[in-house]
Amino acid sequence: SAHPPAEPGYGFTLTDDQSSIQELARKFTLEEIIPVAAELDRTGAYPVDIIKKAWEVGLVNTHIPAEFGGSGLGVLDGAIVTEELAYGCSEYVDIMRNRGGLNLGDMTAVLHGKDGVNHHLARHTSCPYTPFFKHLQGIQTAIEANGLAEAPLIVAGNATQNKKYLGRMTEQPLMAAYCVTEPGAGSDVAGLRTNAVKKGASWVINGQKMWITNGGKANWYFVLAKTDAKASTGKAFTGFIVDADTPGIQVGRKEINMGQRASDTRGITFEEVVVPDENRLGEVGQGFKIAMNAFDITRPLVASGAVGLARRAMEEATKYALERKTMGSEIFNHQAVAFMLADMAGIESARLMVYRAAWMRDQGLKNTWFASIAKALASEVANRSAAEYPVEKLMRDAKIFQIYEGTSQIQRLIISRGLADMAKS
Ligand code: CS8
Ligand code: FAD
Repeated sequence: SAHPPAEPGYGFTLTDDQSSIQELARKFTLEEIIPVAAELDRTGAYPVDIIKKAWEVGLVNTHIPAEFGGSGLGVLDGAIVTEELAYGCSEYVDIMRNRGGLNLGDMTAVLHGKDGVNHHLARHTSCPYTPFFKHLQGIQTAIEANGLAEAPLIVAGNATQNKKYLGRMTEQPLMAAYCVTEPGAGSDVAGLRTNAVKKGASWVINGQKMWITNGGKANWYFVLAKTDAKASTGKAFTGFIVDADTPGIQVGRKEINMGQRASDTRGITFEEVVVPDENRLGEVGQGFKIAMNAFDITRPLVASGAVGLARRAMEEATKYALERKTMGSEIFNHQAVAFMLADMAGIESARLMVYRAAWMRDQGLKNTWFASIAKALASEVANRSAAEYPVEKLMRDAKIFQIYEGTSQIQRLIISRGLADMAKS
């Protein structure tokens, strides 16, 4: 396996493979995302070409095991990639300055956009990198949402299902979606009302899902449905893989979100949707646990996206504070400002929690508690850092990290329940 059992002791050095994929993600961000991001920002289109290219170089579906055609990377490897994609925008500036990536003409064209305004000089009121960043966040979310849809299969899919549905993702640049939330139930997954009834060798699904990322782009869906109204939560639900072209599926309009607007979020209605029993994931009644177990893989990754955003805000804010002058000095020299920057360095602790939660999962250890700590902490750090960087766009993008994959309150619910369990044991 790529992840041998842990040696005792702490270490903070990436492996050669991890350094390589980190470098690949940075290079990809510079070469493939940034040059087209301004155009995408104008059109507001789903960044399908970028996702295709990311897929070609192996930055999408990183966790699909090698036996199904994937690269079989670990959660920690995935976290390293995610942070880079979410960081994006600043990397552009650094590479421009330090490595001479693009020439001045390219840089100017990208920075100025169509209106010819030098937003770079006006960064305190309008971030020049906002267009790039907006799409980086959208792209990162679209890519992560694929990983989230695949996670239940990685957790519970049989070889036939995984070969068919995960294998497909490695053969073509397709998208998938994870359908759990409903209009009436988000945090309270046990309160879902979508149901599946067995009829012969098939299941018939009826219900409505809401806020589904990649909802309009997916080739297939993971769908969580109630199969036993009387059973306890842990036995009441079953997970299904549903082909997106199955009759009875209606995809709603693209929601216009506050941030990360390039990602595709929709409601999806399932009306008498017939799914063969062979597409049932795991045992009947195991769906809730499969859906939760998927979060053990993906919450550290969402947290890593928040770290990338926070890192970018911290670095941009520091550069700005070193340039902007008031009262005869760079504002960095006003300690009140410098201390705000110092507080942003809290991203270091957030990243350590991300790495720990991801590493535990890679080691086969139960990481639910740590994944919730990582997500609660990283999303808070991202929002604090974004708030202190004077660009409202970044703040809008940051907010969602406190909502999707479980709100910050839900992470605290999981963390506090864990504390009670530990106190009782
Ligand atoms: O309902 C749970 C919860 O986590 N709620 C939050 C929901 C959430 O996170 N939704 C996110 C939707 S997806 C999304 O937003 C995608 S965003 C786009 C992509 C991102 C790209 C960047 C809860 C509140 C924590 C728990 O609810 P309860 O109803 O209290 O259930 P429990 O009693 O805790 O558990 C019932 C049984 O399930 C077992 N369980 C719980 N957690 C786990 C894990 N692994 C395995 N099994 C689990 N993690 C638990 O042990 C119970 O089993 P029993 O046998 O019944 O005792
Ligand atoms: P509610 O559950 O109604 O919560 C409302 C408020 O009450 C929140 O502040 C919450 O923290 C708080 N609250 C609720 N219960 C408790 C409690 N017990 N203790 C303390 N506070 C509580 N879902 C998917 O299945 N797939 C996706 O791909 C997906 N993508 C998304 C993309 C976007 C852009 C958004 C906005 C959401 C997405 N979601 C997705 C849904 C997301 O996971 C839910 O919005 C989230 O879990 C919260 O659920 P809710 O919106 O129903 O809020």
